[in-house]
Amino acid sequence: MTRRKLVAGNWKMNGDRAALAELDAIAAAAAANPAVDVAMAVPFTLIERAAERVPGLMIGAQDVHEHDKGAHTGCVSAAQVKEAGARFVIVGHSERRGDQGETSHDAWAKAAAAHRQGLNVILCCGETEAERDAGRAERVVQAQVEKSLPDDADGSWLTLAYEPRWAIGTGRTPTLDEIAAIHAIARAKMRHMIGDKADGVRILYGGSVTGDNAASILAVENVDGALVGGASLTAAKFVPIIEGAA
Ligand code: G2H
Repeated sequence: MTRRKLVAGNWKMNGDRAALAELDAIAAAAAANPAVDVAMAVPFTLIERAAERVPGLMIGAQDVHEHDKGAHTGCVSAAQVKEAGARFVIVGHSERRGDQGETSHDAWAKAAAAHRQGLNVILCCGETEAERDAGRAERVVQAQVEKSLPDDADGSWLTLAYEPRWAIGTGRTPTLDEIAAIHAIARAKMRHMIGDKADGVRILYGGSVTGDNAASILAVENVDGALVGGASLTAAKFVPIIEGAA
């Protein structure tokens, strides 16, 4: 099955109003490469301005609460990010797993909450370095997918992202064969869970993607795009990744 490539940026806790100017050239590159879907997850505070500034670009959030509303001080709901202009949300990112102790079950609940509001979801998984060194990378990813993939998932709203934790922001990446192996395992696990619908679900690779390595990573079987952190902060670094996916 042919799946459109998706290049999604993740500004993490970076960026301010001035940085939104970077989105102009990124939106222009997205328009110039219509075969590629382009998205950008910005901090909550920038969602509304980003969505207004570049309506052609899919703007998203980096997290949402699993409940629709209520007494959850400091949290933000899916309905709230949607009202601000978000069209997708990242859930289960390893930095939330590591910093906030989130689990695969939390990611599942957040994905469901986002879907209830009609948001698209990028659901993250990935092993630690210790887990890879112990030969457990495939089993860890299988278990994360099993616990976090909603039963009603399909490619119309859900994208999986494989992000080995040890590759995030480190400049290190797995070999292309290692990426292919995990993506194949993740695809097989999804098929086991949701049947043929799994074939429509895009699987992104994330972790130290740059303009230099994007084209080779994106050519790997079952790699349907990239989730990009550091290199998404400027158009100069992000546009070559969009072009590498085209
Ligand atoms: C992985 C990735 C973006 P970076 O977290 O989600 O970050 O590209 O900086 O490794």
